[in-house]
Amino acid sequence: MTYHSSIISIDASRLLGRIEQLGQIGRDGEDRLVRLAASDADKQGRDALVSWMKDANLEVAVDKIGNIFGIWRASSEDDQAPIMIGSHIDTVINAGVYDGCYGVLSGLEVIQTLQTAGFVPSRPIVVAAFTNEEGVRYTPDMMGSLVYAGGLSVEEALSSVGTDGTLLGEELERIGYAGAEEPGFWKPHAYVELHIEQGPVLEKEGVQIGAVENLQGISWQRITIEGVANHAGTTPITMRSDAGYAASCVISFLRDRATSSQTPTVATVGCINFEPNAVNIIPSRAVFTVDLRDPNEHSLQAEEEALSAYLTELAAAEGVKITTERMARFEPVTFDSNIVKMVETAAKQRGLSSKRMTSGAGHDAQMIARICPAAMIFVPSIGGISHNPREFTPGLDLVAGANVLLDVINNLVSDQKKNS
Ligand code: HGY
Ligand code: MN
Ligand code: MN
Repeated sequence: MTYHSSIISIDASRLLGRIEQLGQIGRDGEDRLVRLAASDADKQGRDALVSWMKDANLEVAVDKIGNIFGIWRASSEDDQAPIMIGSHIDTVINAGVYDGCYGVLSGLEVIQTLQTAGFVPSRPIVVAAFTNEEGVRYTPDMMGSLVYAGGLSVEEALSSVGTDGTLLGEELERIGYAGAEEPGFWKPHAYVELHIEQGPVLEKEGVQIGAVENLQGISWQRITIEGVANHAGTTPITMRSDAGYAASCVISFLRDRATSSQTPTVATVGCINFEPNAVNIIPSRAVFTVDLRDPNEHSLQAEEEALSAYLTELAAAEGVKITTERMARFEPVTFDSNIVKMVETAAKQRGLSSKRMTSGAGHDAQMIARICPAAMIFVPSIGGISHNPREFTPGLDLVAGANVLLDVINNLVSDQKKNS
C-alpha cells in the first residue's frame, strides 16, 4: 500500500520533542553535550533510543560493534533485504543537538507515522544508529558503518585504543552494547540518511532541501615531530631543534596550500600537544592531527603528496625527526542517482526548493553505499555552524526534511514492489 505524499506527514512535536530530549542526555559539568562513543553518556543516549524503538513495537537488534537496529516488518518471517534509514547518536565534544540524532530520530518518526497511517510494509524498514560515527574517542570515524559494510574487521575495530587508553570492545561490553549480531547481518535493499548540512550553502542560497549526490574524500593522519628540549632563554634561535616551531610551519603550510589551491581542498589541524609543555622549555615533541578533504581523489592524493614532501624538507631544515601515522582514509563517494532523483521529486511534491550538492562532512551513508544504493537528504544549518553548541536548524526545516524522508521511503518501498 502506498499513499500520495501530500496525504500524510510526520508528527512534528514528537520528532522535535525527542531531538530536544536526546540533546539533554550526556551533558557534562559545564553543560556541554559530550556523548563520545561507548561512554556512559553514549549508553544513556542509546538506552533512550532503544526505549523509543520499543515504544514503537520495533524488534531491536544490536551487532558486535554496537550498531543498533530498530526493525519494522509485516511479519517476523519477512527476511527480505530492508529499506534502511540510518545515522548516528554519538557526538563530538561540546556538540550541537542535531548532528546524527536528527537522522536517527527522523527514521524512527517515519516508521511511526507509517504505522499510524495503517501502512503495511511490503519489505522490512529498519532504522539504524551506527557506533562511533564521529571518531573523536576511537578512530577511524564512521567506524560502525564501515565495519557493517565490511571495510574494517570487527576484531580490529573492537581492539582500537581510545584517546583515553580504553579499548572499544571492553567499553561496549561495559555499557551493555556488545551485541550478538554479525555486522552486515542484513544487507539493505537501499539506504537513506537525513542530516543537517553542517555547512553554509543551503541557507545562503535560500534552498530548503539538499539532494546530496556525492561526498568528499577524507584523509586523517597523526604527525609526530621530535626535536630537542632546551632552555628557552639561553638557546640561540639558530641552535634550536624546536618541535613546536616546526609544527607551526606545517599548520601554516596547510593553510597556505588550501587558500591558494584551485580545488575545494580543506585542511584542518584539530588536535595538538607539546611535550614537556612548559613555558620556558623549547618543545622536544609535538603531536598533532591533519584532516585533509577534497571531492576529487586525485586532488586529495596531490595534497597528501605535497604535505609529505614538505615534511621531508622541514625535517632537514629544522633538524627534527618527523613521522606520520595514517588514522583514516576514505575515497570520495557518489550516491545512487535514482534515490537522489526521488529526493528532488519528493521535495517538489511538497512545494520545497532543492538543489544537488556535495557533502563536505563524512557520514555513515558513504560506508553503506559500498553495499547498497544509498543517498542523503540535507536541511539547512543556520550560519553553516556545526560541531558547536550553536548548531541550529529551525523546526520547520527539520519537519520538512523528515517529510521528504517519509516520501522517499514510501517511494522506495512501493518502487521495489515493481521490481520485486
Ligand atoms: O568527520 C566528519 O566529517 C564526521 O563528522 N564524522
Ligand atoms: Mn553526523
Ligand atoms: Mn559530526
